[in-house]
Amino acid sequence: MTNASAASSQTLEDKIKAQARSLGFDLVGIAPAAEPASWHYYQDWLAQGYAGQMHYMHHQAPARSHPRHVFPQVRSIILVGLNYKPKHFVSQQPLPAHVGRVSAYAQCRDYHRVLRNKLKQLLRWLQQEVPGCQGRAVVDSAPLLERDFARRAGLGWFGKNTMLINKRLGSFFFLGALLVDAPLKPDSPSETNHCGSCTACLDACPTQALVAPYTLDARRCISYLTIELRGPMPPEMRSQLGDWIFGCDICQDVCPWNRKSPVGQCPELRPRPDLEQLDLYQLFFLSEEEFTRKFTGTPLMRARRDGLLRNAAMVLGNRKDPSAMPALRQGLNDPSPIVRQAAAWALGQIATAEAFAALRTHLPREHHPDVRAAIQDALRNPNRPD
Ligand code: B12
Ligand code: SF4
Ligand code: SF4
Repeated sequence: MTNASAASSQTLEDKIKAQARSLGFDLVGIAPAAEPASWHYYQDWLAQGYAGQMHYMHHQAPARSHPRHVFPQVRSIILVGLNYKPKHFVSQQPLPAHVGRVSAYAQCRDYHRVLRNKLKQLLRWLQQEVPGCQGRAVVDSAPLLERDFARRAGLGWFGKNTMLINKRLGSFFFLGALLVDAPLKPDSPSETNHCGSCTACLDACPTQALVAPYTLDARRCISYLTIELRGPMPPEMRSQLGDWIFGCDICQDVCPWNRKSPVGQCPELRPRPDLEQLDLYQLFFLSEEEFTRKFTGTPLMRARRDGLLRNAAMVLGNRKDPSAMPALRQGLNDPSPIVRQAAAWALGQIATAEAFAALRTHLPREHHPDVRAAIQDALRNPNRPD
């Protein structure tokens, strides 16, 4: 067959996949626009209260029952995956005392923008191939059960850690979807689960958030606690956060399918050195403007300033390193009561005479009842050296 006749015998679906790959996507498949097969799992999950404070998961539940609620004319869904596998697993990196662990996905530009831009380019190309074709690009930005449709499109299976896993790429890939009104031939779904008898992710999760295979209680997950949770950190979870300041990769880092998978090559997702080695001490001294300048366009903005500083104080409290004193003293004077409360807890964990003196000095000036209570709790520490 000549090149010309080979090209002309290509189906539209083949051309879409070739175009998606030329835009840099590592995985691409097509799913029909139907009710998601795992819809009932999702409803059970909500009923158990596993979504915690992510109220949008409840509000948007009816919309997740069918992709037509996201794009009324939808007839097919093109699912894409973009590899971001890091060179080194974040959970296994030795870190200096002032550096916190940022999960691999968050060490670069916000993936939502990167994927959405590429999906929009794919749509523009498709509109030239199929004049009049309409579509909508979605990356977490609409109520769509992305992992369900990705499995349906043949991109991978649901792992026991709840991640979608692909035999070649493992699980370090982002998902995106292009909902289109063109009727396309769907791919075969991934029917086989390759977890077998492995339980590495369930065994390694430091907070027992994977309450059963395939089921995550977000309220216990470090990723949820450090990214989505607003307000103070629940006391029983604080010491379990370890040194994660944003997100958590443990249940992916231990997965055998991530051992030999290729490292991500997307230039837009290259890690930023200052996020790979996030300086926790410096965070407390950044002005609001400096904070915004540093983190705009990165996933870390989602935690907001008070969330990120709260998390930083948790990590410093867990490390119990007195060299964090200047940063935590600054935290105790922060405008946000969430940050002051977290700094008070961390000083109580450091538990040196200097740490208790800082708490005692601050107490008479503190007017917020929750922060006062946190200081009083910290001062009641039985290990107080006086
Ligand atoms: C809410 C959310 C979270 C929450 C809740 C996570 C969760 N497991 O539910 C929190 C904040 C904890 C979170 C954390 C993370 N997230 Co998140 N998250 C989402 C979001 C917005 C919705 C997920 C959702 O619907 N959860 C509800 C539960 C019920 O659904 P599910 O876990 O996907 O489970 C489905 C199946 O497993 C199946 N199912 C459920 N139970 C059972 C039982 C059996 C027996 C079977 C067979 C199937 C089955 O049905 C479910 C519904 O389809 C999606 C984007 C999207 N719009 O889909 C990203 C998404 C899932 N997250 C993603 C990422 C990268 C992460 C983190 C790795 C980030 C990090 N490093 O911190 C962690 C991973 C933690 C983990 N182990 O899941 C990626 C995952 C890519 C992939 N390869 O799977 C997504 C797809 C975003 C994206 N566009 O790329 N996330
Ligand atoms: S992301 Fe971390 S805390 Fe959440 S389930 Fe995985 S290992 Fe557990
Ligand atoms: S660690 Fe094991 S059980 Fe968990 S997702 Fe990976 S293969 Fe499945």
